[in-house]
Amino acid sequence: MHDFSKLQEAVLAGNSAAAVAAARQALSEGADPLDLVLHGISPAMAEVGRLFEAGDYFVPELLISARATKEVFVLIRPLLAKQGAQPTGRVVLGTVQGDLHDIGKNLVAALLEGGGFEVIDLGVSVSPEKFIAAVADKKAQIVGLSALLTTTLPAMKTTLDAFRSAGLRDRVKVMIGGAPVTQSFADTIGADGYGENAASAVQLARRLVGV
Ligand code: B12
Repeated sequence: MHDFSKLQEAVLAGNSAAAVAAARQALSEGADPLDLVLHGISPAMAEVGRLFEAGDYFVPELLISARATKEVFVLIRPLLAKQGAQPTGRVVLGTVQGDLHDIGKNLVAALLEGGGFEVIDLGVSVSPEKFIAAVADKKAQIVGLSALLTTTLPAMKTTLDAFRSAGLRDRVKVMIGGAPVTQSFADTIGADGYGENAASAVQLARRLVGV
């Protein structure tokens, strides 16, 4: 396994240029782009979240770390996409209405692309109508909903209900995730699956499309 400590330090420091340089170096030394996400960026962002909760990091630190992560994704997304040989399926992904958290969702998007899925990322605070329009327009097999706030969990149910009302519920599998989400919540609202992290999101998506 490659040593991603330089990349992790750069993400923790919120140093975009150093993070991109460390990622480039790791790739030139033969590191796998997927490992770079799973064992470099992911643990670094988890640590940023922990430091924030512990009161050691504040919002500005958080945001510059997230920005450094985004810059690295610009570099590795095309590489991840190339790794997934045949398109496995199409996923419409977004953070539900009222919720602006996107770090976890972006990790999920990157790994899904690495797993061969085409991802239509609708961004943050996505209304049920926007989810429905994208699924209908792109003929996606899966819709992925992310929520990080207990106050936006109900928006997952609202979105699912809107799919039912639009007569689209049977045509799309719904997977949900985010820190406050649990399997039992997924069962309660009638989602097709819950993924605890980005890696399990890919396994779940594969299962949902029957791979
Ligand atoms: C970063 C962050 C922010 C950033 C967001 C920046 C960004 N661009 O995302 C900023 C500063 C903007 C922010 C704002 C707020 N935040 Co905030 N934030 C966090 C923090 C520290 C980290 C979240 C994170 O990125 N984690 C790292 C990622 C990698 O993990 P993740 O998101 O859980 O994603 C993984 C899995 O959940 C899963 N997953 C995620 N989505 C999906 C989707 C699918 C389909 C699947 C299968 C899997 C999956 O895979 C991901 C990768 O492994 C958390 C605390 C924490 N430690 O979780 C608080 C936290 C979520 N925030 C919180 C709060 C309260 C807020 C604010 C209301 C604060 C305020 N008073 O203004 C606002 C809300 C703004 C809004 N309307 O959304 C609370 C929520 C409490 C609650 N119970 O609801 C938390 C828990 C902090 C706390 N302990 O109080 N926040």
